[in-house]
Amino acid sequence: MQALLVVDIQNDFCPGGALEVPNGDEVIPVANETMKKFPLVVATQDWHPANHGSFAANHPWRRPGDVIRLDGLEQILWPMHCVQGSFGAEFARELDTSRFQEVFVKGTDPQIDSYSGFYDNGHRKSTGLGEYLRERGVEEVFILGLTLDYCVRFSVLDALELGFKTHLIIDGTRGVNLSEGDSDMAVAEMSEKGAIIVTSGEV
Ligand code: VGL
Ligand code: ZN
Repeated sequence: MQALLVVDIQNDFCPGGALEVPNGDEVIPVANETMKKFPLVVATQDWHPANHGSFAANHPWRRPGDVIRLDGLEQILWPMHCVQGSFGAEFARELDTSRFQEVFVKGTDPQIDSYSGFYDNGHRKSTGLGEYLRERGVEEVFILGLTLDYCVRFSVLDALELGFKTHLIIDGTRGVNLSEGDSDMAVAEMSEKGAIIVTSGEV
């Protein structure tokens, strides 16, 4: 059984959003077409409370891009984004969310961030996604969405660690690239760890 995982295609990661990814909206038509090819489609949604510890605004004198320690873990500070119930947290309007069989929210605990759709950044708690896929007999996952160098990357790495045969759909993702080359490095790392890099046309 194969499943498609659609990661964080939300307004705040699209152009004009609080944590906009260059050309992030270009993944939407790729996601919509690719979803039609899968019997099981699940999505993740970045879903932070307004007091989340990953927001620079919640730390006096800090700016986005600064790195702090948050409950024992290194944390990059971001602009406030994907606040629960806000427009920025909604899925992009053009995204065909009617294909989602289940949505897994993440980043809900103010004290820890969650890039991966499977676990928080400390691997302390599961979102339930891994268990959900296992229960349905999924052995192979295909992953696309935003952002390539954070949430897609960590979701791919966790999927591999959980033993899923894992594919990254490369044209269905875009990176933030806080530092130049982050996306290329992320793809190299995923590939090294066993991810299969494919294009949506090959799926
Ligand atoms: C993401 C940074 C902060 C992502 C989420 O979806 O890649 N990146 N929160
Ligand atoms: Zn976030």
